[in-house]
Amino acid sequence: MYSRFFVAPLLAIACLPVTQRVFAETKTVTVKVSVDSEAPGYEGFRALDGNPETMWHTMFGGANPACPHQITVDLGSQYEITGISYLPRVGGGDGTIRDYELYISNNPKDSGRPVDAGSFANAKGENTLTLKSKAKGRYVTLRAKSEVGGQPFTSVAELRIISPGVRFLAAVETEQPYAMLAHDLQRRTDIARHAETTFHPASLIHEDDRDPTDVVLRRATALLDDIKQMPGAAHMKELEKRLARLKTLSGKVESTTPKGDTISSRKSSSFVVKSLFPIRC
Ligand SMILES: [Ca+2]
Repeated sequence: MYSRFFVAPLLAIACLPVTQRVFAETKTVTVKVSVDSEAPGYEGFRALDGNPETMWHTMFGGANPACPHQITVDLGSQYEITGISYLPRVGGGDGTIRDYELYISNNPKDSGRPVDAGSFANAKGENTLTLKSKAKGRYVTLRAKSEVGGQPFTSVAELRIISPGVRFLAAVETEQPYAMLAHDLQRRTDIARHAETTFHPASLIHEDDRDPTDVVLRRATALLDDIKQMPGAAHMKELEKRLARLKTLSGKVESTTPKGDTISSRKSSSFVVKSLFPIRC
């Protein structure tokens, strides 16, 4: 198998929502999200990206910081808030919150006293909380005090902050995966210590990889070649067609990108990946 480097963040990027539905009568406000712990590919902003199939998840597989964990949403200015809705990860499981506290404040360093606290009853579906009295504030913090299975994790597929006529969505963070790419490009001697498969041509990160889509396409090509060598793998024509179409579209995106403007190409081509190769995270 190929290098595990970047696979989670790349798949996460590929799984970004293609569109974010906006209702005509609802104003969409872009917010900033901060969390106390996050695993690569499961960053805090994914709890407010409007996509129930992506999630925020605290670190796991080594560093497993214990509860409580918290997610804070900076709404940018004060809003009247009537409640929240917590949607656990698809099917429930690791990180699903049991006991919680909810804070609404105007001080990013002091949340004050909780405006609500209790236990979420639905471990596999939406939990909607309506506050006994409306609260007004800029910062909304959900603190996870415990997990349904007693584990140290916290996960949130979607956190909806309920305010009349407003929908809050997080700014999609594209910089972090690219920072990881840049970091690894600068520490190739460290990479050299890893498995030999790291140096398979399809696994390498090249200097001209302007977009993770380049890496995804190269690895997808190699993977398809491997699968074709396996006994009984005779129906690859449809996948080959998809891959060829994907490469064509990716090339078109890059060719129309102004020099120096890599962010737009990254997002656009990632959306192309999602649209043609729907990968479930
Ligand atoms: Ca999500």
